[in-house]
Amino acid sequence: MGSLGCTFESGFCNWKKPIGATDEWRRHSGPSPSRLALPSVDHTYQNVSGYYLYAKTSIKSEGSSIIVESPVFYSDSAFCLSFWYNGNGKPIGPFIVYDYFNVIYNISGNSESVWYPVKLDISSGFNKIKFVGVKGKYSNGDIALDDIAAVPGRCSKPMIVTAFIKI
Ligand SMILES: [Ca+2]
Repeated sequence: MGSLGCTFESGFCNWKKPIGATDEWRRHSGPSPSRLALPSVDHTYQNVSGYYLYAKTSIKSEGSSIIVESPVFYSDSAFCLSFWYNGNGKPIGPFIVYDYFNVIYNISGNSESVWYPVKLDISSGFNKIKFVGVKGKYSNGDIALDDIAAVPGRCSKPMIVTAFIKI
């Protein structure tokens, strides 16, 4: 499970787009390009030199998905998967986390460019984590992700944010 961890400062670690996917999560640092609604800083360093991943969910093809996923891996203990989420701009399509085909997290809305922590309890055994940004119908809303980590045992705090209602 340790192989899940990534700050995205020097690459994608073990996270990849699915074979054959036409769209992908991208690494970015620095100010948001004008056509996008990205965070102004990453989470790791909280500055413009830090990198994060983003899914450009704002542009056309409403309902289609942009996916980054882990390899299949085996964990002999339950573990806590954590990451930081940032959704910015007009109402954006949902951001969904899967373990294989099971939805383990689903959030929609605008976090107003604030990084929010998410912690998810994952069972032991074979797992495959997938982060999915779903494209919305507006032209200015994107999803960002940073600082993925996985540690054995239960998450120390329950994950409480499931929706952003301010739009
Ligand atoms: Ca980072």
